[in-house]
Amino acid sequence: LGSFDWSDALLLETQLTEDERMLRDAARDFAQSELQPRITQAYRDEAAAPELFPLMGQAGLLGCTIPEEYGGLGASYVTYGLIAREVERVDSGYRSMMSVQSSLVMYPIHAYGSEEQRKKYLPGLVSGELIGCFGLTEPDAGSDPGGMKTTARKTADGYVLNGSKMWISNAPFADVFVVWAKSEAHDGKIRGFVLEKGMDGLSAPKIGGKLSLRASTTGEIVMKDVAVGEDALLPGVQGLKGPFGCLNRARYGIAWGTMGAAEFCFHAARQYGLDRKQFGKPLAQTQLFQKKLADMQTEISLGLQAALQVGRLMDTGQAAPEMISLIKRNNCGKALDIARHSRDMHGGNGISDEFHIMRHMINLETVNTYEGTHDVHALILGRAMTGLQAFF
Ligand code: TGC
Ligand code: FAD
Repeated sequence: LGSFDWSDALLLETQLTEDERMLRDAARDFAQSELQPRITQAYRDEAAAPELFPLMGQAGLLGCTIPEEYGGLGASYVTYGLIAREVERVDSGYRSMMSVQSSLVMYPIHAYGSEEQRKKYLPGLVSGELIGCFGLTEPDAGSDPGGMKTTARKTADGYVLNGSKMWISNAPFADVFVVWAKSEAHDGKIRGFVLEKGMDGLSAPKIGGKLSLRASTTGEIVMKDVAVGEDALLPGVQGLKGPFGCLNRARYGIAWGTMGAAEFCFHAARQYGLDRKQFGKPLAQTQLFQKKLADMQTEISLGLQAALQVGRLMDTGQAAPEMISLIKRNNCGKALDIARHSRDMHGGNGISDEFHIMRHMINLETVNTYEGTHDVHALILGRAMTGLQAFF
């Protein structure tokens, strides 16, 4: 029999290729040297950090699955997941900035865009010189994006967009806006459009007062008679499967990312329990403490294995959206539980930002909600199991 590594209980490391380990190590070095030192102050200040995009780009974190001809690395989805895990080990907001850019902006331009659109936008998005955002959610259409009110009206040489989007990551400083609207010229079907900062009638005010994900900037997108040419339309897709195709990638990355945040909270709780003595012995020598650590270790090990399996299936074109719902839902929920327990195990120190646990915990409240809430993913799985939809 082999030996047991408490920090890699099921030997995930042995299941990765050399390339995957190399790119993961580079992402970890970047996250620990560039992101970790900034996060406490950035979170306190709710500071916008557009300057991080070129740094992430240089480090190869943006659009790693995009083919090399457009500036990407042509890497696997497993690699993409490993990068998300390293970034979210530091903060879910930083992972959010990265996954919106990669899965929600570059993916649709690559998968649904024209060759001109790919050449125009992808290299700048990969390098981080351009920042992207993804507008699907509206004030009255969150879990039910099919209820969106944003419209695109056909004109002689293009479209005019009207409507507003809510809770849009990166929007206040974005250069490129992938926006979904009901197009009158296409029987009211949902179509994707690429808008650019500075267009007449387009604005993106910041949403203030967020108590979660404060290191990631969130805004609205307001479109008042925004006129675009035919070349702004993403020609390759229509209907909700357009935005959902992007969400599949981002949700998959979140399943890995949340495990990074959970690992941080688990490792910190273990170390705190070894260092801190009460009643004459380390907290880690109590049964309750060890039970909580065992639960954390178990859920993280299983969650990582599940994410890896879905990643391998994505890389061979066999992953179904329901598999992604299963891991997004499970890993977010388990990470949130782990963060809450770790917060408790740190006692009073657990509420201090110096220990980073409570920040992870409140971030994970958002991650459990966006990209399909915990309960919406249960309904997606429920429909797949029973053939009965229970959304409405
Ligand atoms: P439904 O009838 O189920 O489907 C409509 C059409 O879409 C297709 N489809 C999918 N295609 C690809 N992948 C998927 N996962 C798909 N799910 C559905 C489906 O086949 C159908 O195609 P067609 O050709 O027959 O028309 O649609 P519905 O309206 O009943 O949807 C129900 C539900 C709950 C599944 C869906 O609306 C949902 O997932 N709601 C959650 C919304 C959501 O996730 N929003 C995310 C916004 S973006 C965001 O949060 C970014 S945060 C990023 C960050 O900062 O990291
Ligand atoms: P609602 O849909 O109103 O849901 C409220 C509650 O009702 C939830 O508990 C939900 O599970 C429950 N519920 C809803 N429908 C049902 C049902 N049929 N049965 C049972 N329960 C139900 N969106 C983007 O498009 N782009 C972004 O970049 C983006 N970034 C975000 C960043 C942040 C910080 C946040 C907070 C959100 C972001 N979102 C973004 C929006 C996010 O995807 C939505 O908040 C999410 O999809 C939920 O929609 P909602 O907030 O309208 O909640």
